[in-house]
Amino acid sequence: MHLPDAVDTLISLAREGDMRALARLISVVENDGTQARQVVERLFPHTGRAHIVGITGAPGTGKSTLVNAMARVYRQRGHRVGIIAIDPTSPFSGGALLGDRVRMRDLVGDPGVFIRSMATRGSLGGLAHATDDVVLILDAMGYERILIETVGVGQAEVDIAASAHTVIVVEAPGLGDDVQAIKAGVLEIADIFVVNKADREGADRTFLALQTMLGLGPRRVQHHGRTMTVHEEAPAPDRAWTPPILKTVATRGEGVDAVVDAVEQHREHLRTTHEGQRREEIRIRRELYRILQDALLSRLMERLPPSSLDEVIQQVTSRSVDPYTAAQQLIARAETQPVTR
Ligand SMILES: Nc1nc2c(ncn2[C@@H]2O[C@H](COP(=O)(O)OP(=O)(O)OP(=O)(O)O)[C@@H](O)[C@H]2O)c(=O)[nH]1
Ligand SMILES: [Mg+2]
Repeated sequence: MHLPDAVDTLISLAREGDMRALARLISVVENDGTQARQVVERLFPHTGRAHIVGITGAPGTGKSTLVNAMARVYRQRGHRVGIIAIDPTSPFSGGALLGDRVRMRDLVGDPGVFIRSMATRGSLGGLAHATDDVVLILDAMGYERILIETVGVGQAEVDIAASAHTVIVVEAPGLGDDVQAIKAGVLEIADIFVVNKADREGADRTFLALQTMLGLGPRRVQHHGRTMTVHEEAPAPDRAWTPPILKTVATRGEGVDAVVDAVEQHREHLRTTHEGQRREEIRIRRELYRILQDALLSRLMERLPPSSLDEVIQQVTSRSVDPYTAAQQLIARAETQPVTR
């Protein structure tokens, strides 16, 4: 798998619809930085068509179930769907729980759906990096909607969701808190809120809590000792996007059509305002920064004797030099040194 030919073969097979070749291509990209570059170079001209949807929220809110249900709706509407599940606690494939298998039955084997699970640990060059590459591959292979599920707990996961075109934050009643998103800090990044498990006790309260927090809907205030209901002004009309709050029962597919409709409306909103361009620029800036950081760091490392980093770590550990000075010294040393390996 070290010949460029092999990558070319995988690319052509994948483009012909060979799912195993596609899976293999993604593995190659995940495991080998050099080949990742080759693949990205070849495929980049074929990208830019997919709409990327990030689905995030606290553990167990029903994200995977919703993603499955959304994929089904998209299939009915004739779209090809890529699904990326980041570090799933209930995996989508490979050692999947029985429940997941059953749920996925009608999607598995459908060439219009490609599902990939990615572990937080073990991806070379970081999770966000690997995710960008996988999204790019799926985009180039004609998957028109790419659904990325992340558990909104770590910064990396939030970043991934935030870099999507449309971000869905999933809430559910009965998780101890009225609204879990406050904790995870994902409230600001939501374009669409979903209150899933609407069949459960407390769903209405979660819905109202969200409304209140977003400053939508009626608000109760104390005024001269009396409780009054205040109706906020409608948010700015014309071009602004107000995140809708939608209720679903993902296990039964209820309300999922409306979620897909909202995604499509948001997509249209991005296309018809400057917001789409702005988000794309943020995405690309973030990706470029990361590539530059990686490249500059490897260039630095190539110019330093293998032991020098360890030596400096020892010096900092023993407090004989501070980390800023140490870093400056390493840079200075690398700049005066020819490539050593
Ligand atoms: N009652 C009810 N249960 C649901 C609903 N949606 C999902 N569930 C159940 O909730 C549990 C968790 O669902 P998942 O889809 O795995 O949730 P998740 O958010 O992907 O979970 P993690 O990936 O582990 O964070 C499963 O047992 C689902 O069957 C719903 O609308 N109503
Ligand atoms: Mg899940």
